[in-house]
Amino acid sequence: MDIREKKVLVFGSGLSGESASRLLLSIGADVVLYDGNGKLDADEIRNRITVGKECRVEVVLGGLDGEQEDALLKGIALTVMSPGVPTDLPIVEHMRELGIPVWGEIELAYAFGKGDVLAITGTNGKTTTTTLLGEIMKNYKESTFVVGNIGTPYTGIVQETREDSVIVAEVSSFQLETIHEFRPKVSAILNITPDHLNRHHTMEAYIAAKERIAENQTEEDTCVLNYEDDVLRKFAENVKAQVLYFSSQRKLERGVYLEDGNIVCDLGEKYTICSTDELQILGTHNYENVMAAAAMASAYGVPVNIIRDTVKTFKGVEHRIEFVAEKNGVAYYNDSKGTNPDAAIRGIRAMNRPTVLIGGGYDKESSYDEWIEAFDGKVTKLVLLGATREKIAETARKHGFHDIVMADTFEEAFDDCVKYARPGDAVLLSPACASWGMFKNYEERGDKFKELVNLL
Ligand code: UMA
Repeated sequence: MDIREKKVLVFGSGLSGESASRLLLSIGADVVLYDGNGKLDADEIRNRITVGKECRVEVVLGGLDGEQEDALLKGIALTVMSPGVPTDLPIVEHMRELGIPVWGEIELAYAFGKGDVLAITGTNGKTTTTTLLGEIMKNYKESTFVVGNIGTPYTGIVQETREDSVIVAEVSSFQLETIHEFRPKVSAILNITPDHLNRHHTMEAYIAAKERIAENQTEEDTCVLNYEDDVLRKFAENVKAQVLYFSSQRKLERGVYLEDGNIVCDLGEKYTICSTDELQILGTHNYENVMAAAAMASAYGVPVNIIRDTVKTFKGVEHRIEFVAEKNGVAYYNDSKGTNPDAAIRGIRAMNRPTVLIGGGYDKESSYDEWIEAFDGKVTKLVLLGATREKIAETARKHGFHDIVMADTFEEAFDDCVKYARPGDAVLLSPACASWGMFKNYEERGDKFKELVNLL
């Protein structure tokens, strides 16, 4: 689509909207940026979008009546949606009635970018897999970009892309709702479990949005799927691309799987990528993330030695079961992102040694029973702090767990861990609670933990 001198409406003025506006301006489009939040400051938005020259963006803010909506949509040749804006809003329906194409920010980037796209979606594990695949590709190709839901809008790097570039993109179901020609060379769906049902309304609609990642792929492309996910195995029957499975539960005829503690890749020729003991990220869910990234890289033709070297040195995503260091025989893990019991259950499940665990923090009125049950004999000491410490201690005792230490400050909790951990143990910060009240956010809490470890 030639959009020079055409009027393009960008919906949403967050990261995606501002980045899309910059790209559109540089291509020569006239941009109208609309955001439903009337409290935003139009001048500030314009200043952020303009880099060094006069800004040709018209900014419209707040709720609109019928007449204002008609005026906004008049003469619009294309709308670019931010992922967080629902696609079933009446104003979006109105655009469709008027025949205005409705693209997502991802579609805009794809239409104007160059290079091959390797795209990952799934309910859990997207960010870890995207980060790891990004590292593998950076070690293979100089011109690699890691973009999308991970936090860097795809439109922001379009003008730096070349024919030989590789774009590793984390794509959410929100972003996939508004693609049209977006066609990854290699796609992956890691798993699908209920999420974002307030936006998609039904599980079917959520699944359908995720599955669009492979919609435009042909037999020249590859779609990597989790063999252990029933929804995905069924979906594979209708995929036009070559399907490549990964599995943490069984040996596959062709694909990437776990065998005797080794991650094995068999695409006709069988070779071992590494043993899970050589990885620095823990837990079956993480082995699955590694297998998905390895399958995608192999399908793209990356030599096994590059995949092997990268997965072995990959430390995971910051604050998610992140290996910090080994001190005096004790392995320290930062899972500050374990801000609710569900996430913290993944944290403790991932430990393969006796563990001294730091828990507690801000009270979100969660129930801690399942988390305590997930300790499974692994927790040797539970060090508690924050507003929830009494409530967690009470739950723990109810479940017969009594090795509890109370701390008044984060530093004190950390010192207790150092005191109780024996060589061969792990110390895990996975609090099952938000950090508020003691820290600005989970990042600050995780950074503090890492600082204390590194001071040992
Ligand atoms: N807005 C409206 N009308 C609406 C809804 C929102 O005008 O009905 C406006 C808001 O007032 C706001 C703007 O839209 O000013 C926000 O747009 P956005 O929510 O799309 O946010 P961005 O800053 O553009 O961030 C988006 C992704 N956000 C969402 O999908 C909600 C980011 O993913 C992504 O990192 C970023 O683009 C860059 O690609 C975040 C996320 O939470 C991390 N994703 C979800 C998840 O991972 O579970 C899907």
